[in-house]
Amino acid sequence: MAETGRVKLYHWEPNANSGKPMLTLFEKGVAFDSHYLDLLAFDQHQPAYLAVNPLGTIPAMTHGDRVLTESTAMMEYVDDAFAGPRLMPADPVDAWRVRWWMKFMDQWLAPSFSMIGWSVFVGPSVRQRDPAELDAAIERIPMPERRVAWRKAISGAFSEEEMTESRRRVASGIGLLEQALAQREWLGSDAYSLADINGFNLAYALPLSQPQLSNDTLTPNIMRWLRAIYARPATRACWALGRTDMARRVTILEGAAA
Ligand SMILES: N[C@@H](CCC(=O)N[C@@H](CS)C(=O)NCC(=O)O)C(=O)O
Repeated sequence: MAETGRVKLYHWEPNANSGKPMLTLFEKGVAFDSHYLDLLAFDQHQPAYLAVNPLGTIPAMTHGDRVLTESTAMMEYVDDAFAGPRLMPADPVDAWRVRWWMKFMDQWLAPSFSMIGWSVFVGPSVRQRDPAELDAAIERIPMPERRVAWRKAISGAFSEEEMTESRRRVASGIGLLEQALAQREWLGSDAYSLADINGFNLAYALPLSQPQLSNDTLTPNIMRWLRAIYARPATRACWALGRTDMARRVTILEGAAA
């Protein structure tokens, strides 16, 4: 495919959905204009951004006249549209495994990480603000389900049942990751791929957020994998775009294996 026009990426911190296309662009060596949106300031619901992505979610990307959304599909686009190292294996079985992991993470594991994150971080970060201002900010959110998520996070209304299920999925996901990484160096194949980029964005802070489940003793392969990804120049460059303590959590990976 022809490489047309300049890339502009609208993103928050290098983390979760935002970090996926960010890190892919760095791995491919694609120069891009970074447009940072502060999720906690509701920048993603301002008219200027809604003109790019009417759903009001982050990330989004423009490449020339094209507008691209959905973080995993954006990673695949970047891999296909630009020169640079291939991040999807040519072998069909390896490519299937990469897509299997991405589907598993996006559909099953990431929503649970996200619910925990919104409950322990996003909600507490904004709930002390003026209630009338918060209410107005939530009313401006285009997607009804995102309005519900914000209201639940702010009022601490995720049910015990929901949180228990999320914690169960995180523990089970960690087990599956450890098992897979005991069998091969990278998640999807013998080469670094989009599955690793996706997984790192989900799991880089595990030794901080889930120290009882993920550490050098219990999950040595996850720890090896996270440190190997953190050591890559693209990862360092990507995380340097972080502006808050959220991105600085990655430095937990600087310690050598115990
Ligand atoms: N499936 C979408 C999800 C995008 C999404 O929901 N992003 C979150 C941040 S990780 C967001 O924009 N939340 C802001 C909001 O709901 O106001 C993707 O993978 O890009």
